[in-house]
Amino acid sequence: MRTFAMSLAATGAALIVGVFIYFVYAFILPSLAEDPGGEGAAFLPILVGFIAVFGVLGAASWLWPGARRRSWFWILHVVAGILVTLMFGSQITFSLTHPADAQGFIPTVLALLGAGLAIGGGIAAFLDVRRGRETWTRSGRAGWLMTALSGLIVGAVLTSALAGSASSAGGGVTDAPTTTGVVTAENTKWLPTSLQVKNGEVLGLFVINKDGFAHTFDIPTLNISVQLPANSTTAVAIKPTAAGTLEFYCAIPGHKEAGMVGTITVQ
Ligand SMILES: [Cu+2]
Repeated sequence: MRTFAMSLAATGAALIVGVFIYFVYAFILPSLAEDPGGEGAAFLPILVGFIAVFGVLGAASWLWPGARRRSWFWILHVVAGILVTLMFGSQITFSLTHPADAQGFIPTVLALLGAGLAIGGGIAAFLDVRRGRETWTRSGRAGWLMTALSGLIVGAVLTSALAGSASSAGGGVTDAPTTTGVVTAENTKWLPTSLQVKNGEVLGLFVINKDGFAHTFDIPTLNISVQLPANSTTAVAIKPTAAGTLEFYCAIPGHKEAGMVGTITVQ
């Protein structure tokens, strides 16, 4: 018979397949269309690999009667769940600390839930087969825990959707710009990567995101951290406090390394 834990592990696999297919269509394919050799090319095989692994595991959990008698099969869920969490650790940390970026936050929460179900459900299902009885039951503690967890996830997703409509930290500058500039994010690179401004001036910078996915514009020394939605223009007021160099970059993991870092020289 199929135990509650087996259903949870299968649901976890299905969630990961769903979220990763969304990632491929929403982020990877658009970035490949713009830059075939870019970051998307590296991520595509990893995502497709996980879609295949969890697709097979999920389908076998539901359709293969032999799975219910084989304890090793459920350990595969645990291993795949741990691998997927490790692989996307930095992205997960970024998304969870940026709930206002609903485009990344909601799928990440769902994928994390899927990995948790694959690991937890996999362990419980392994014990089910070994012991010949249910470790977790729908009406028992595990059932209540799943209900509470579902409530928590729904709450987090709603919070993220609401936070998405709020603005991000713009450094608190209220002075009118005395000079203007433009910087463009395209193919996960800034153009140009160097800007100049005179000390005492207020730079009104138009930050254009030409990519089909979100970026951020960050200058930590001035407390500026602005979300840049896909295909958008955002105005940022920059008021340097001293002559020198200011570093600006995108805070999404991997983007700074891909070239999303530049300097503003303050004379
Ligand atoms: Cu970026």
